[in-house]
Amino acid sequence: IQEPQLQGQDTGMQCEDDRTGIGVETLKRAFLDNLFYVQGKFPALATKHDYYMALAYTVRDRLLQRWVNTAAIYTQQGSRTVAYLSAEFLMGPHLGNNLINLGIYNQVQQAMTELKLDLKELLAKEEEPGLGNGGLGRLAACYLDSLASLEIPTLGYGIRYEFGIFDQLIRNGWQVEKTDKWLRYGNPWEIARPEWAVSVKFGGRTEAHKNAQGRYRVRWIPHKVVLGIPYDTPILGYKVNTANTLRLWKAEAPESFDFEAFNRGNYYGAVDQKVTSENLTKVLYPNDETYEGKQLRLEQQYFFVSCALQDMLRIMLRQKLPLEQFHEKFAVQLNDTHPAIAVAELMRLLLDEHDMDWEPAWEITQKTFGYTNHTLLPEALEKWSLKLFSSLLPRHLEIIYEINWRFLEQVRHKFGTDEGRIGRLSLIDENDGKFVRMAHLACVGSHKINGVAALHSELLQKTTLLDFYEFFPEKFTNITNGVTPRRWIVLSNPKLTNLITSCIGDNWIKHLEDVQRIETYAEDPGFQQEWQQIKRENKVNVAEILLDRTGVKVDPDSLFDIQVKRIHQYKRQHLNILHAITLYNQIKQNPNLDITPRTLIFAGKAAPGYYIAKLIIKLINSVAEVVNKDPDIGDRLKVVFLPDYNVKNSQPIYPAADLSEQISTAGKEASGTGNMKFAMNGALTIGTLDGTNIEIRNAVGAENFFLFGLTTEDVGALRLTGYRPREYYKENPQLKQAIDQIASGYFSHGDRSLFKPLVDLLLDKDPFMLMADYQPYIDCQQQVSQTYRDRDRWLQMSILNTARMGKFSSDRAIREYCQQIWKVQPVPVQLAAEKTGDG
Ligand code: GPQ
Repeated sequence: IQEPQLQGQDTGMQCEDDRTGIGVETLKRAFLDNLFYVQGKFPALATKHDYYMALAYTVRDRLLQRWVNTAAIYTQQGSRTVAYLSAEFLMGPHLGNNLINLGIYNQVQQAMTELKLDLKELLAKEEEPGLGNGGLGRLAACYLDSLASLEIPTLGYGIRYEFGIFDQLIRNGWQVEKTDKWLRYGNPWEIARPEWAVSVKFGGRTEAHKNAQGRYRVRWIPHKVVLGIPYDTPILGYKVNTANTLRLWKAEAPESFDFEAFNRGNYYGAVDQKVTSENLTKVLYPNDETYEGKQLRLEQQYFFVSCALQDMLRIMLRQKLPLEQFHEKFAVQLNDTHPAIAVAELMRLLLDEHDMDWEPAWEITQKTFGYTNHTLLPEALEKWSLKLFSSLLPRHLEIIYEINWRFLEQVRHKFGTDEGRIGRLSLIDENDGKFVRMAHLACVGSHKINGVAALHSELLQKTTLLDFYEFFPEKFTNITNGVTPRRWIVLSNPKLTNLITSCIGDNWIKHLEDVQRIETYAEDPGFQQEWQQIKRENKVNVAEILLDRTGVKVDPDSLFDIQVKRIHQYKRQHLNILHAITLYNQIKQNPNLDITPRTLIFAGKAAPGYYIAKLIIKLINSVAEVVNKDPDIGDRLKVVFLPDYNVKNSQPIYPAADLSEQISTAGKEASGTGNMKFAMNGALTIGTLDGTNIEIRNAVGAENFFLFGLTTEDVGALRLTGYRPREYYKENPQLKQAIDQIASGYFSHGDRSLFKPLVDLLLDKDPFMLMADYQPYIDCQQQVSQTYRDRDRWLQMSILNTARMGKFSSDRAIREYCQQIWKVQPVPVQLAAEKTGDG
């Protein structure tokens, strides 16, 4: 591969190449060159956005050198490759992350300063690609970072939504959704590859025919065909030359213009097909953990899965690999059931388009796929009505029936004719109406099935997937989630990064277990002092953001108590608000009360159709309005809702937290990943025994974690014995007062109807058991307040939290996937100049 001179120092003798050099002078020259030749501007006319684009292209040039070399090596070596299939990739802004991973953050900062520009301002100009809802999409992004950093050949496959997750505005305390036009000003991080477009069929019917050997085969005659165009984004690893690819597919009409219709004089009809085809990848469905049986969503899922598998087949053909080796070339991971139709699609491609027989095709398919489950919530389990499924994917339904028939035969062979069990295992749900169960398809079609935290995997095996566990226990495993320390510590918290690195060197960034070495400083007064200083500066930063975005002034010396995540009943933001109201009432009853001052910070989006979640946002803002303007309260309590939570807005938040709220009903949060981001940045956790909280508590030590609430077992037992939420309310005066205030209009200008649905739900059903957990939560918060007053103790706990979070790096999680599931090895990439040692 031809590549320009390798970077080095600027010397008078030798000039660095403008596209690859990383000396400050070279960067400045390249930046001004891009401003001129890419943006077509000179400095006097350039906007901040022009400068951002010029810098993005400067960084992109440096990525491309690594990307092209990586592709060349993978092609040469025919490397075994991970294909990560996900309907969501919540990447966050690329520029800052690429600067970190290239190792040129400081040089670029200096170059910008010398050009009288502020790097921070330019970073703020980037529109983030919000191509995900929350934890699931962000996990995919962390995993791509770790895969590249560990030098694992990887393709991420997904959808290039024209509109990502909506932007959230708060109007009069309510969430208002605004279209996310992230592509409006162009995307410098992607390259379209129209030469690798594929066709995807929909609808129609099937017919039988005979192949050359006289064997029966099936042909699918579709009703419509859509083109998939790949858009590639380079994913650079941390301080390695590996740059993998995120390949997102955009739908287009096969002929962007229907000339027949045009010639008939039907201009609008001619454009119509283009419009309907492009609708397919227009917008991300904004529901988190609730499926909606919408046709367009199934079309999206099938579209990107078919594009991805056809792309893999193309790669195999180009590398002259026989299709019998598909599972040796690719390890395909299904990120939840959104891509589970891949099981049937790979079968279809092998059988119908490549003339393979059923048995070998099925063996290849099962060896290819792994399935990660991300939730136990029944409302999130995808099932598609047979009516919809057969009208859209008639051939896939035939294949699924065949898979099911053969599978249930095996079940009968193992367990005899146990019709109950067979009904529970069937890929077709016939309970009321008929549906295809996507989790069942994923289980049967994969060789490994994993949950995302120890508790979650255990519950999967004991409840949701019990019958599958009994049938093939060897398929089941756990891989506890992790997050990337590059974005979530180095980029988000540069001050803490410098402090840690100054003590133990920078090896911890690649090997987070190493951060344990700061434990020796946990009681060192000098170190504690610096630790506290950094936390304070990070809090001042967030205080400025809050003032700017909400107009609320908060005290950086108060305890920053933060809950940021999607708004969901099971995550219990309303339990947190009940605590806020309780504190408020305590101060009102005793105006001289000497309490630990707190700032309660909330952020998160609610699904647009999730009424109760939206009402919870309104409640937070309504309580905030009353609390924040009450002169009796002063600086002792503030409640703030930061609008438009996304990756970009979250980055300053984690480093500024004293307390991380992880208060889901036990058994409901599969893992959680925000919990990890907070603890890594030195926040202490108040949490239930749910998801990864359990493992975080084990790692940091029970004495450094604020635990409260029902266990999963308690929840189950209480439900069985008959849960009566109203009893807790009647018997607890503090709780009663708080609920009565909400009901009586105390926080809603006297409007008693506003929060009635929420109050009724809590008192009558309380599906997430807030009433039962209220008092233990309040008591635990009291412990938090007490501990915060002991500055040295708190600092020591904070340092130990960061020090003991090594396990929760996504690098550890990805190593486990590589060893247990994917059986892939690193493929190091050298730049040509490094190999020859010249240049
Ligand atoms: N998760 Cl099924 C989502 O963010 N969206 C979803 O649709 C489903 C799961 C989350 C889950 O709630 C968290 O507990 C996990 O930490 C996260 O996936 C990643 O595994």
